[in-house]
Amino acid sequence: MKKTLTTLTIVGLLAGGTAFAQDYSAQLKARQGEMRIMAINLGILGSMAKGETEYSAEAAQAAADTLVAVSMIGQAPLWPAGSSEMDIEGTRAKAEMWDNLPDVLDKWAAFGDAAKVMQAAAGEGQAALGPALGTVGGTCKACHDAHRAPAN
Ligand code: ASC
Repeated sequence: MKKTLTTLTIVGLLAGGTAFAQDYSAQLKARQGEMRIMAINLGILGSMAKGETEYSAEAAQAAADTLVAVSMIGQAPLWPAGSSEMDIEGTRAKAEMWDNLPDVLDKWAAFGDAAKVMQAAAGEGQAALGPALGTVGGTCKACHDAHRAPAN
């Protein structure tokens, strides 16, 4: 029993230190997957807004509904402390994000609000897409500008 406790203590100390990066590959895949889903659906809406794809109320609605659905995914489990660009490979999430979580959550909520505006506009015709899309894109950009490190 004593040996087990000692071992657990040592393992705990090691895990709490900075020497060993945790495996956050599942969280990274989930973060990047949700962003990819957003980008794909923004692309569908953007293409219709520009007239490159024929407007379809049904397809536009499905894309906008998907943005709203993504906005409802609980974010906390996907962004554990220790999963910034300073901690692990394969992410551009700045370390300062974790010192500014209220701001991050505000920006995520602003995306959710904009996605609902997009959802209301999607079925209202091709001309309604652009302005709503601009609002959504602005919320993406606000969080990226503040909390995403530049690409190399
Ligand atoms: C996208 C995408 C983003 C946002 C951003 C909006 O389609 O991949 O990161 O929109 O460019 O400004």
